[in-house]
Amino acid sequence: MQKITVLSGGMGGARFLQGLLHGIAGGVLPGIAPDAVVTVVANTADDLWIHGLKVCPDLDTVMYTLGDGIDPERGWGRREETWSVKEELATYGVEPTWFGLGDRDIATHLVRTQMLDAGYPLSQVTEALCKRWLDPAHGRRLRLLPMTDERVETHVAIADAESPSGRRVVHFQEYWVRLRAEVPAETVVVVGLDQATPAPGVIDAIVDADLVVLPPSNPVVSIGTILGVPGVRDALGVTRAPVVGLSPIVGGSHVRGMANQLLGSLGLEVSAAGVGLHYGARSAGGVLDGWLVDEVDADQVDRVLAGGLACRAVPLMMTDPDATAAMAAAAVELVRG
Ligand code: FO1
Repeated sequence: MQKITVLSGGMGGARFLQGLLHGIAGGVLPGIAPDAVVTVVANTADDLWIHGLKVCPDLDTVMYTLGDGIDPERGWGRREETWSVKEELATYGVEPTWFGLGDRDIATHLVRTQMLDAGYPLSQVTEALCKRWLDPAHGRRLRLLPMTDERVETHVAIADAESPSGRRVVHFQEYWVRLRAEVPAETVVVVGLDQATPAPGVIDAIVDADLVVLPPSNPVVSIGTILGVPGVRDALGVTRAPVVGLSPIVGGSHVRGMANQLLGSLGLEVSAAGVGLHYGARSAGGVLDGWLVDEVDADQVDRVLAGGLACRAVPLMMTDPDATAAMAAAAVELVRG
């Protein structure tokens, strides 16, 4: 049985996975049989503790999206959500109010927090939650793993005239949700990452894969964090699977999210070629064999090829599962053989 491993952030990764699974089931991926299994290694550096609950946004976005529980407009949290607890907390004057937990979503965080308090690692908590959300529809064909069981958090240093050092460090969620990523990120620090160990199954999922995919997630705070877990880059270096990525930047801008602000303020080039070359070719110590860019960035293909990567320009807008399945098929085709 063929094994596909996807390193995923939240919304972009989840939407790509919907199309990938749709394409596998439909047999439209060249050389991939409909019984192929998919392992998702999800970013956990967005995680935060709030109101005494452990919230795992990227794990939950993938889980809810592939379990058909996601709110399609927001792209996070539950469909048919209510906000009574959030409103009550605000009435009590409890902070922070800028990060909202829906009533249904809170049940997920209560189950997770109780299991963590009982000593279960995040990977086993995730497995338990997926028994409800993923197993009924996907069974053994889909597995969701946190990148690590240890606590890892992305913090962002921003300018702050009031503080003596002239800067302040905020949790990534405050940077993204409260500040709307509208202030430059001077540095991004992923607290705990260097000491983290890959969660059980993560390294094997990469080394034993037949294909590894980097979907259009944020290259710094979603994929970059997964690549930063000690052992993951080495696993990508030794796996016999081809490793292919899809650009999150189209026409010089992110499609959704905050890559422009983050990449730009960290001095990374905000372009399809720039991100692909940032990941780098495995032949040159990087992590990729191939990189897909959108048709509007076709003029950047030669630059990516010159960097030692296979590269094609194809439509990269994930407008619906069929379009996304076609992207996945193009990714497979790019690195086959
Ligand atoms: N994003 C917002 O813009 N506002 C929120 O209040 C908010 C709450 C929230 C709660 C649970 C969760 O899983 C995600 C939530 N998000 C919210 C989205 C979150 O910031 C993103 O999913 C990622 O962390 C960014 O990639």
